[in-house]
Amino acid sequence: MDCLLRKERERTLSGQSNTKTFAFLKPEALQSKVAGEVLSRLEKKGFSIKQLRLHNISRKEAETLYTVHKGKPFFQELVDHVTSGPVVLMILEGSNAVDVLRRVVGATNPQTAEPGTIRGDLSLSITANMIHASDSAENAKKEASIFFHDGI
Ligand code: FUP
Repeated sequence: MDCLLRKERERTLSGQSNTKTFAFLKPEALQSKVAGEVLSRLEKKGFSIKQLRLHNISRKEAETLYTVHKGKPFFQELVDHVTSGPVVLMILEGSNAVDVLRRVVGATNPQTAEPGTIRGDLSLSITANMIHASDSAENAKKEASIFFHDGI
């Protein structure tokens, strides 16, 4: 009951009801042993981890995920990178989850991402920029459904 009341109070204070979003930690997170740190940052921010799974992304999945970038000069390198080792797939829940997560993640290029953001603090490479986070509720649904049978 206390927990329900606290959740309701948080909801009222934030003016937002809980929503879900999709994200994954790119292979460098596990390789450089910062996966725990990133997950910890997400939890400390207030996100609840609803699904979490290690996965080796196939080329087909990567091409579907990044289909809007097909034909761009960085596409092959991006697909090669996200298929180069295990990633950590997740569905997160929180107030205004899509937008808040994007702010916590930071700008696409870690060299210009603000300090304090995940990319701003933990990466220098635009290809290996540590984490993917869906950029809209619609894309979160689409992207989650590539990896999670039940979707979001
Ligand atoms: P983001 O939503 O911030 O992950 O950025 P985008 O959807 O624009 O790009 C998807 C991924 O493509 C990024 F994570 C990194 C990669 N990318 C490059 O490698 N070079 C570019 O110029 C732009 C994006």
